[in-house]
Amino acid sequence: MFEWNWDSVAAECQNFIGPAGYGFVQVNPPQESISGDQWWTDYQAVSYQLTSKHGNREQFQNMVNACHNAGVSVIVDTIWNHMAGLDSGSGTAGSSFTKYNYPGIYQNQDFHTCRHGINNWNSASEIQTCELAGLADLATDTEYVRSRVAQYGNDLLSLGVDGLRLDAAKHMPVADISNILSRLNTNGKTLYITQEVVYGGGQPVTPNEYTQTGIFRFMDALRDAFTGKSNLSDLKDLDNRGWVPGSQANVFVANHDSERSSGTLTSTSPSNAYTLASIFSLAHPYGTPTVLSSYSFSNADAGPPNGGSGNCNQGSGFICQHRWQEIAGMVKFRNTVGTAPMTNWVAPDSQRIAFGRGSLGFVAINNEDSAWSATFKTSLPDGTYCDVIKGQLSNGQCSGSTFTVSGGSFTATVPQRGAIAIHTGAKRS
Ligand code: LM2
Ligand code: CA
Repeated sequence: MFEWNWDSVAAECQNFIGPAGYGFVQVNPPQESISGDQWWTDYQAVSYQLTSKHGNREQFQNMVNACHNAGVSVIVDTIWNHMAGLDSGSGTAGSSFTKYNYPGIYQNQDFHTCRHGINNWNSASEIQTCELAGLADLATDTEYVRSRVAQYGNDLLSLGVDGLRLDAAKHMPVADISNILSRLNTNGKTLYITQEVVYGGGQPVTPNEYTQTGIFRFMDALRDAFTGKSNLSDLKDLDNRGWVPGSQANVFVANHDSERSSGTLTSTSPSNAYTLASIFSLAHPYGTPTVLSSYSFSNADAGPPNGGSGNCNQGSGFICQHRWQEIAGMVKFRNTVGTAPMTNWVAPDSQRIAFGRGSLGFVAINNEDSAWSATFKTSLPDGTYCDVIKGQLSNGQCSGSTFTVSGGSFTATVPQRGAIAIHTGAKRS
């Protein structure tokens, strides 16, 4: 929920995110940061006080509780690699700082001695000890920094947080991250950890070194397939590409950085590409998908509309991808199919694919400009199913179209640049 403030995330957990079946909600960095209207001020940490543009500590706690009550766990974006890069300023909780001196927390000796940007991306030590975007690079190899970062992590856990996104994980050695993680008091809870390790071809720091990693190459592969640069039909098996194993991969069609850099899919990509890619990411067994929910902007630096008070009203400026029927419908599909293997794969054309997930679900994606009519083989039980791309099952009725499975097959017309999906959780009769 990119840049939604704590009160609005709390409300959305109860109004939609929980009922829709999402397992987690991921929120922006909650710690004190530099002030300013740009969204990226969040990534310039000033202290670990939970007073940010998104709300205060009490509002944060209230959000965690509200989401938990709605059955949704909370993942928090955390910044362990660096502190603010501005020469000096004051933060969202009123703390004054100068670069390399954040009073009461870190001083000069707590930062790596490389005091310049990363120039040589072929050097692991530059990537991990020099300054990403000019941000003061914490000496995560030292006892004090590790214990202080862990103290922050433990504060979040004490408020009930269930998972962490480790911002700029690539810029911290695996040993430093594992040391800090080992200091967290999880009280027996398995934390959801997703580490940001942007893939750079040929670079010495690779996603495969890290466990539980965000897969940026998935984003590129989907962009290429859905813009016709490569074959959609080549995306059958994603476990054989040398990527992180699916069980440790966090996949996404876009994130808050990619939607601001040219060359990846965005919610306004032509030919329904973003929606189709999202459907694919939720249907395919590889990885654990994240759905980005973001806002429209004309200036890439611009912060959220309405001061971050997120809502899905018409004209709010929030895009609310998480509420799109095609995406929310596929969340329930994924919850229903679980880890069932891919079955009955067919690809009669390089831009048309269909597959089942065991005997629990079936999806067909048509990335062509003409409709695709076919009879699909499936192991779904006989019955009439709602097309969850078009509508849902409520009070025994499908709000969209239906398909009838009989004797191991069903006939459907998949719309041009469209998809259909059925599963046993939305079986009408
Ligand atoms: C991330 N992952 O590793 C975040 O996903 C990404 O959004 C963050 O960059 C980055 N790491 C650092 O946490 C964003 C934004 C940058 C912005 C930084 C810090 O994309 O543009 O950099 O946050 O606010 C800005 C200025 C940049 C300046 C820097 C330091 O754009 O020009 O560099 O602050 O003052 C001198
Ligand atoms: Ca570093």
